[in-house]
Amino acid sequence: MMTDNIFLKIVEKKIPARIAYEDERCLAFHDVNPQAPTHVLIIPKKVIPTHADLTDADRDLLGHLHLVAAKLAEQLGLQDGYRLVVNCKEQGGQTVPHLHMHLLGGRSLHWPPG
Ligand code: DGP
Repeated sequence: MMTDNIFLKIVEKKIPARIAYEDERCLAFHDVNPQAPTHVLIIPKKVIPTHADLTDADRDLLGHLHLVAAKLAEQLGLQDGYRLVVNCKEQGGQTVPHLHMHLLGGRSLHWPPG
């Protein structure tokens, strides 16, 4: 399992990020290349390379990530709506091999995503 990636370095505070939320299990920080007025990444501190690597042991963690996303969306003023995205592997558009949930909002988002 890959245990060295840029998001892990953000978790370990070895490289800086604009942190929006942190607790013992997860970290949320603003995306360096925002695709919407609000674009936050919510990640587990535990290394899970892709969505496809999730196991039964991650059930509670996944629920936690979603609840953090909902709380952050409210705090960041996304009362009119938002989108959560998890890109998985190459064809899914994943570029960083550490599971992350994109929280996007602050404008009308198009569908289909392309
Ligand atoms: P994905 O394509 O789903 O793997 O999304 C990776 C996102 O991570 C992409 O939107 C850009 C963002 N990103 C990559 N490197 C950094 C970084 O060093 N800092 C921050 N804040 N965001 C990063």
